[in-house]
Amino acid sequence: MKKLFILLFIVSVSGACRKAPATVQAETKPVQVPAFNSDSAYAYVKAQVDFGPRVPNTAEHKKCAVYLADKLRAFGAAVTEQRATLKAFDGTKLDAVNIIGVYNPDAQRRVLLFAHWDSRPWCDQDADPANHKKPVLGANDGASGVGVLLEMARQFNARKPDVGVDIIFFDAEDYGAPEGVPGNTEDSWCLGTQYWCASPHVPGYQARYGILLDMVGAPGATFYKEQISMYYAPNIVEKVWSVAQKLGFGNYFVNEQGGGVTDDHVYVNKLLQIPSIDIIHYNSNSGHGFGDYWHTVNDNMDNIDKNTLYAVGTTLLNVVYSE
Ligand code: AHN
Ligand code: ZN
Repeated sequence: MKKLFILLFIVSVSGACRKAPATVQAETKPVQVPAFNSDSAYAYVKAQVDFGPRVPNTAEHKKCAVYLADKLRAFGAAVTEQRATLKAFDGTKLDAVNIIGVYNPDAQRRVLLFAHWDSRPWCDQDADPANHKKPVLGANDGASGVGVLLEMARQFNARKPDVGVDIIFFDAEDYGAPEGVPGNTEDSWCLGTQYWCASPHVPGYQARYGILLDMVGAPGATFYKEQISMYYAPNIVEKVWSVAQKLGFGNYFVNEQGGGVTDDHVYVNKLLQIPSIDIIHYNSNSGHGFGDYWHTVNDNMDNIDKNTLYAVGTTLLNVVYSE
């Protein structure tokens, strides 16, 4: 009996000892976060824009897909190019490819990071109607999010995060029907994401949460807490915004609720139930809620600022390496 007593005492004391430092460690754990290089992110944005508009069914689009998959492979990701023929609102068959890069494939805890890589076929928000049939260059609308994720991938390769990370560049996000055109429905957007949600690269794919980057490179961009993100994933919004505040990026990550946007994260939330947020440049002063450059001929490299890329990339590296 006495022996058992001593044994129980030792077990309970050692349990207590194990617990106490673990809590302290969790609070003070010095997280080593690699530095986000905004020159490098900028170069990845420019490389995409240098192909020209990346509109599905064009040679520029095909060339850029090869570039993106090669880049992810060079940065040590296991890459899947998920090809699909997707039907646009007007019946056009789009030769689409979602480009997926995986880090730590066996990790149970996973984080999903995504952006669309295609650009819009029409500058239908341009002030000059003569530009409405021209394709968008999409420096910010498309290339910026992908550029930030490529620089993050380069850092993941240099030092593996503890969690599994899946980076997805979705295709055919921006082929949505223009206003006033038949087929103008929410589901005419985000076709690549809708396809992937129905057939993920891993059957039964799950992640703790997802983060979408959309238009994350404009000078002085403001990211408000987007409504649909707040509905499905309020704790992820708070996590990301609070990390950004702590790092001194409160001018970009504004601590206020913004509008709701139909974007790739909506489908990941609704169809796969992965709590997902959208970091998107929101501007309540414009009629449509986005930046003035949105779906115009002005979405070129002048619309990209390294400081904005830095704020977003640094925040997200801190989020991922703290998991
Ligand atoms: C709609 O206009 C319905 N969604 C905007 C999503 C988007 C377009 N993001 C970039 N381009
Ligand atoms: Zn767009």
